[in-house]
Amino acid sequence: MELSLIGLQNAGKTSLVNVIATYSSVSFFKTGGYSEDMIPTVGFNMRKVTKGNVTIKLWDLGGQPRFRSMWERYCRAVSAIVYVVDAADNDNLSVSRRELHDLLSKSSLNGIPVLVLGNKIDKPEALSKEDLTEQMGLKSITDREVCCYMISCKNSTNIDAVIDWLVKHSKSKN
Ligand SMILES: Nc1nc2c(ncn2[C@@H]2O[C@H](COP(=O)(O)OP(=O)(O)OP(=O)(O)O)[C@@H](O)[C@H]2O)c(=O)[nH]1
Ligand SMILES: [Mg+2]
Repeated sequence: MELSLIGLQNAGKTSLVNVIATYSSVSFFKTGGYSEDMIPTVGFNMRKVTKGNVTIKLWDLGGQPRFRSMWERYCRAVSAIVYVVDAADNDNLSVSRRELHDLLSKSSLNGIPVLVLGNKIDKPEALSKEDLTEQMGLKSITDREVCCYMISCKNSTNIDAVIDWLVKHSKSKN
């Protein structure tokens, strides 16, 4: 399956790819993958990750304003769009909301399921799921499947739920 990872710069998209790639449900192996020391993605990166018998091709897009115009192109052929939000960055939530709704308004992306991830819930100022759902206007998206999880790449919180969702959506497509 193919997936695109979208979201503003600094949201944690590349961190999520690293964590998914190294994630193991056996807690002993849950180290590695996450780093504080990240370089902003320039353009995009492609990573292949295998979970069980599913291989996922992940397009990890740069979130800086100059890269946002290419998001749509990388979302056209995917089974699902993963939209990452920094749930602790209140200042940029309205921009994140606008970019998400802009992207989903493109007719080329009609019906593609969206997984919205509120990241960085390890930070005390992070929003609750209810507040994030509200502030991102997720209830107004009615033309496709939308799911929302709150995660922390840093602490590997809810990464198993994310992987389950991805694997489930790869099967329904094939
Ligand atoms: N506290 C905390 N910090 C995180 C978490 N996930 C990512 N970060 C930090 O957020 C910063 C940005 O992470 P990236 O993964 O590079 O963000 P990105 O969305 O790929 O950014 P672009 O490539 O510029 O679009 C890094 O310093 C990460 O260490 C998290 O769950 N908790
Ligand atoms: Mg990145």
